[in-house]
Amino acid sequence: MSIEQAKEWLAQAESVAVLIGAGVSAESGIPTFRDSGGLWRNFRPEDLATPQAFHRDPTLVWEWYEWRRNLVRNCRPNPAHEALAVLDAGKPRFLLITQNVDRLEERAGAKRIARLHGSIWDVRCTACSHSDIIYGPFEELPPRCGCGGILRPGVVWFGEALPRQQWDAAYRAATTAELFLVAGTSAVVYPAAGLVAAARDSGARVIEVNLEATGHTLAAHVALRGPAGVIFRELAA
Ligand code: BJW
Ligand code: ZN
Repeated sequence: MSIEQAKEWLAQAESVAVLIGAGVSAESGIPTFRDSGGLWRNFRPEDLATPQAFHRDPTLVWEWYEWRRNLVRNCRPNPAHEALAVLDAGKPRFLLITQNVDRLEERAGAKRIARLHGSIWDVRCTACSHSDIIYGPFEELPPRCGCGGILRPGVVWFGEALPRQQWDAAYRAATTAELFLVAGTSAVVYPAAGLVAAARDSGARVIEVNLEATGHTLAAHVALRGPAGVIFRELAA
């Protein structure tokens, strides 16, 4: 099955859902998690992105997030984000389901987005109910709330529930879409990874875009190999 087939399906579909992961931001200069040269320095995600890790050493976890915040601040959306914004503008029913926390989709102009894993710019207090969006760098780590409590990143760590409304919207879109695109994700983190099988079981045509084969490849009707920026531009052309 070819890119021509994928283009035809995409052009015909009135309802499209797209699940993206770190690979879609890779061409913006943001490292992925699990590729070689990925984000985890000397840590496994399961050891750093957990409430337990934060409880043990909030400064270490914040140093990692502050490093990433600085990196993302200097990055721009790439042609994949731009192509997704064009799809959003052109399809009657559309949802961009993102596992990414960088908000580059929004900066590219996409509007209908479900953020499954939160945002790197959101913070919330671990002691009171205060939450905020803070874009600039922090003066000290860990940053503190007005109440004196330690602030935490507004992202979803392992063992934490996904935001309910975003998840419900994502599941609804996946199980009602005519076409489901999955791009730049390694298919290992649940429940997001389960959306692909849910979409296929509900009758969607599934197209995968990735540099390499993943656990999603067998569920895909078409698997397109290459950088997301290049493939999405071709798909949207
Ligand atoms: C390109 C490219 C280019 C590169 N072009 N492609 C045992 C079995 C099954 C599940 C579990 C289990 N034990 C625990 C669980 C559940 C757990 C889980 O899934 N664990 C597995 C790892 C085993 N999940 C959870 O805990 C979730 N919560 C949950 O289940 O809650 C239950 C609950 C219910 C009620 C109450 C309480 C709890 C939460 C998961 C949260 C994940 N969080 C992170 C961090 C977010 C914040 C942050 O960014 O710091 O999310 S982990 C990290 O992985 C991040 C990502 O969104 C996520 C997915 O990674 P992604 O995007 O797929 O990146 P990579 O690097 O893995 O892959 C990149 C891909 O791109 C590769 O395929 C490349 O080839 C490709 N690529 N360049 C195209 N240019
Ligand atoms: Zn507080």
